[in-house]
Amino acid sequence: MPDAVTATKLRALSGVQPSGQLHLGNWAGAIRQFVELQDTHDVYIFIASYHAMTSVTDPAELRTHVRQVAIDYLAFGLDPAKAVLYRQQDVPEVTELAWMLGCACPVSQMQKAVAYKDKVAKGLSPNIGLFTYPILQAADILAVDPDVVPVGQDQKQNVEITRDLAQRFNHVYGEVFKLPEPRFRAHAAVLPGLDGEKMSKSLNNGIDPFMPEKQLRKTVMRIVSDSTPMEAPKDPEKDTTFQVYRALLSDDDPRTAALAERYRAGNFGYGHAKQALFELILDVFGEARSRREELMADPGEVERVLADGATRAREVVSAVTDRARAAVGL
Ligand code: AQP
Repeated sequence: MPDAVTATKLRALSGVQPSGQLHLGNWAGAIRQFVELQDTHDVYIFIASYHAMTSVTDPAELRTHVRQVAIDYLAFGLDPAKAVLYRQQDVPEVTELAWMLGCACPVSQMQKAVAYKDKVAKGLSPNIGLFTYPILQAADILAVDPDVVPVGQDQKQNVEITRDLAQRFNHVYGEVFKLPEPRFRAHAAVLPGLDGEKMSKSLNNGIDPFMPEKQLRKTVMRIVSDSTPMEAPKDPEKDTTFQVYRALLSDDDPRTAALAERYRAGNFGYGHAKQALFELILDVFGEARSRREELMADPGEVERVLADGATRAREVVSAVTDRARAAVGL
């Protein structure tokens, strides 16, 4: 049961798919918020393993990614004493809720979902899991009665779908689900990757801040830039390296303005900017990198954290599921 202090806190829920190695976009858009919120909110963070099944079909690969996301959450600073961390598959009531919500969801709403439309536009034939994943995501969220859902800007539509499904369900069955608000970091745009497209695990255009130093530097140097000569002044806003650099700092950090000034002054090449970004990554994630090494060496501890998280999450989710079952007549 929550104690008096916990009960007065707002609740936050979010998760990341274990569909590949996490990158700076996942951190800047989502994980950074998780870590900030754990001091002020009642935080539930899960590993979206069922969602990853829509793209990862190799069992060993999925297992590895699930474990790695858990380790990386902890390395980035999530504290299991403050936040509840769990694997989606350890709380099966969520999939039951997804079924109930699916019965309240018009097919046309899923046809409008961006991830599905993108895959179709690329000529791929998406599976039903991908087609209906916003429903499972709605269940993930509504299952813990959160007030806020900290996510990157690209998830805006999915949180809107969640709110819409909750409203449709409540309209038919009474007030079962609480309507959460999305939470975006101020000024945090969708972070571009090495090729200038949205940084994505599946596009192989991400920067993993845990890479060995040499590989990390090589990766940062691969960021695509234009052909403006070294001597010429440059517009930082048009450059991916600058956008990534800025996303790693707080809004008022003077290092961002100082770097922008160097771009505008000229005699500053993209290679210099990339070197500055490489050094910044090592600086910002130095502690996380060492913590990750320790966690990699202690799989038992990670497993204990996840088992405890599953028990704590299940208590909350079971209560919501019972409420939904009673409302629908089961
Ligand atoms: N480039 C990004 N900029 C800002 N935020 C981002 N997020 C992802 N990419 C960026 C945020 O990270 C959280 C977890 O995302 P996810 O794993 O559930 O799905 P995603 O948005 O589809 O992430 P990826 O990396 O692009 O994965 P794949 O390639 O597997 O689809 C979300 O809060 C998201 O906003």
